[in-house]
Amino acid sequence: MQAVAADITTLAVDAIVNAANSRLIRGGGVDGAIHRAAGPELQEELNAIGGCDTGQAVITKAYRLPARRIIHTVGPVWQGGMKGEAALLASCYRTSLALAAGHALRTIAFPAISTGIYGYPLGDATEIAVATVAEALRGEDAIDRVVFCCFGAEALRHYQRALAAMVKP
Ligand code: AR6
Repeated sequence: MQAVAADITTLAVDAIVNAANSRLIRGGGVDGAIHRAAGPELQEELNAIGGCDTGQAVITKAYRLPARRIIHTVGPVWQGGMKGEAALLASCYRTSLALAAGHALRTIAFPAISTGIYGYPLGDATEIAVATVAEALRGEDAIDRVVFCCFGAEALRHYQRALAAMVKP
């Protein structure tokens, strides 16, 4: 696992993850950036899929992106923390990794799912992301590398702190 500061649309990994909505309709944030960079064929493929439940994920081609595939996952909208948001967010990471492994995609980059428009507090979301991915990678040979793609210095600081805490005894 590593944290990098980057625009996820520039990463030449096997799969990038999109923070989508349950209707799989192009929105703002990282979703808008991915659609802009991938091209209009992406929305056509998503229309054929039709939708995705919160905490689940679907996979598409990546069209004009340098990545090979896009995994679209739907994070929870933050509602104060008592509506199962943490479990749903963890499910996004687990489901996306399982989908990547099932498609022989060995390197995967995640944005900080739910922490933009959906309002999930960045510190809590980062800890869930790192802990869930670490747990899922334990005993998993199908994934070589997970990149936490940070949009801005604040996100990078949070991820670096969470990753450093992982390696301490
Ligand atoms: N590369 C990497 N990370 C990015 C990029 C980028 N190009 N752009 C933004 N981020 P958000 P959400 C970060 O709002 O909260 C859409 O309308 C951003 O700083 O993209 O899950 C969808 O259609 C933040 O840390 O996703 C849904 O309706 C993180 O990506 C809704 O927003 C996630 O922010 C999903 O909201």
